[in-house]
Amino acid sequence: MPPSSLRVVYAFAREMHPKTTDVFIQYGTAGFRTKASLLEHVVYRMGLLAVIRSRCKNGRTIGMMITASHNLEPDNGVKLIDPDGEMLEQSWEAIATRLANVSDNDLESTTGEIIKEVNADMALKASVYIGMDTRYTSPRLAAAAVHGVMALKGTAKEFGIVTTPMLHYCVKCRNDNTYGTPTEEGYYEKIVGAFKNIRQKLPVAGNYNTTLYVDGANGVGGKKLNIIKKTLDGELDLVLFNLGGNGGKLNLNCGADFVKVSQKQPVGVEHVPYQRVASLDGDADRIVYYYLDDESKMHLLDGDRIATLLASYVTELLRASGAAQLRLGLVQTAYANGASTRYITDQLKVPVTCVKTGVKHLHHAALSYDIGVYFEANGHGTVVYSDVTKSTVSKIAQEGDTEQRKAAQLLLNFIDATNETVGDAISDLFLVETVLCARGVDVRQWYETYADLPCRQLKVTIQDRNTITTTDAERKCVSPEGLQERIDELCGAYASGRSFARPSGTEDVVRVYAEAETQEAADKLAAEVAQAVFDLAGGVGDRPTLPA
Ligand code: G16
Repeated sequence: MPPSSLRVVYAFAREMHPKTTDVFIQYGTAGFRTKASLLEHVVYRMGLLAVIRSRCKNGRTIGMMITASHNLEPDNGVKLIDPDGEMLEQSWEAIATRLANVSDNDLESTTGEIIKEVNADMALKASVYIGMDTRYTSPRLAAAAVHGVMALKGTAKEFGIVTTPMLHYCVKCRNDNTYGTPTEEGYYEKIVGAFKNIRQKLPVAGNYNTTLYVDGANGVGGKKLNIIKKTLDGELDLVLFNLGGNGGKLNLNCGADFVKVSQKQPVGVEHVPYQRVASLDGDADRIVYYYLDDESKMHLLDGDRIATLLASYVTELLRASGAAQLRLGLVQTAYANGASTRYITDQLKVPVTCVKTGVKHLHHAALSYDIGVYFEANGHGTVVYSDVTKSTVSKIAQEGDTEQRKAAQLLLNFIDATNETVGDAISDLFLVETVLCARGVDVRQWYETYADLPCRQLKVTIQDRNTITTTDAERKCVSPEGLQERIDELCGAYASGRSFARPSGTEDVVRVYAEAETQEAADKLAAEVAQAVFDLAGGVGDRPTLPA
């Protein structure tokens, strides 16, 4: 592509997607995320970048997802998906940030500079898959993405409204047809088909109950489960609520983030004691479970619980198939409940790695194991299996003795039901239901595997969240001066007290986490650390308080 054809980059920007704000925007934990009204020029420019990235990857397909996932309705966002369905390579985040922030006048020259720097062959074909969530601002932003792709003569394929993990899956399949068919139907065939295969091998037993309530967060996940539900033939009876419509707002008082952070049940359903309920987030890349007891107390089964459940089941299947030499490991973040880490190490005897928040960090670390189970406590996670694992298990499924073959065939179905590209609420739901059914347990028995330490999360607004910098997988603050000493001092006053503060990469807040031996102590510790952040890091507005 001759440099003169970059003129159209500027023309599209000026005529259709001008930069109308000077607010600096940064590629964060999961792409760019802010008020939807500030994003159109950013999304257009990411369309340009996706084409450049595709050409750098020899014309392989890149994904662009328009979503702000767990954030409330007025926000939106965009993130790029790399050819294997994983998050954008981290070294490109700075390039994305640079392109998003230049003036319209400098856009053409900056685009040219980036093309040179990354050595993109602009004569190659380029392909970009675009998906969006259900926000009313998403179609407009998706159109801006398409214009970005067109401006650099790439080919855009629009998927309309899909879950974020579906788009990751389709990108992977487009670049590697052994993984599946790159369509929404292809996704159902593989993931749901594998679950149904498992159900044929594992009839419902014991205390397992096929009825599952699902809170759709008024987003895309509930809508897709409504399609899947009709094909389940009674293997799972989904009772869906918060499906959008009837005035229900996306992620507002419902969904995985609300349930996990507030430790409250979502709106939208009459609850039956001990009924198993799953809550998805707005774009269905996270899931948590919970139930209420007969005193209406909520018991949460978050990402840590899901990780331990899946890891212990896969370990069981590996042993039964005679493939225990394959190394299974678990990856968590600082938010993982201390009790879960102890359970994994002491009871499951599985190695654990702790990394920074963000699926991109967890995914990367999980790849170092033969089987890597990674989950953030907020319910974002999946399992990844190495090629060696897949070939070893496939061989046993053919050549092992009867019991080994049975276990290996189940494990192969379990692998197929997993969306290995990224955390996926729908795939995770089927994996969890598989294990509960295989063990014949109800939600209370699952909960009783170990006892969580009571915990609390709070948000603090400060002038500039980048004032807070961290180290040691975000478990320690480096700046501002004196903050970590204060946190250490506060934690020291509580039995099993642990707390940390870190800047969010998706909201303009600092997140504070605390755990201790009683809920009262965890609440107090969180409030005290939040106060210290407010005082030492330039708090603005109201002082932090505990949720009512
Ligand atoms: C995104 C990321 C997650 C992260 C979450 C919160 O989730 O994909 O890895 O845990 O944001 O990040 P932070 O604490 O930096 O705001 P989602 O579901 O919103 O895409």
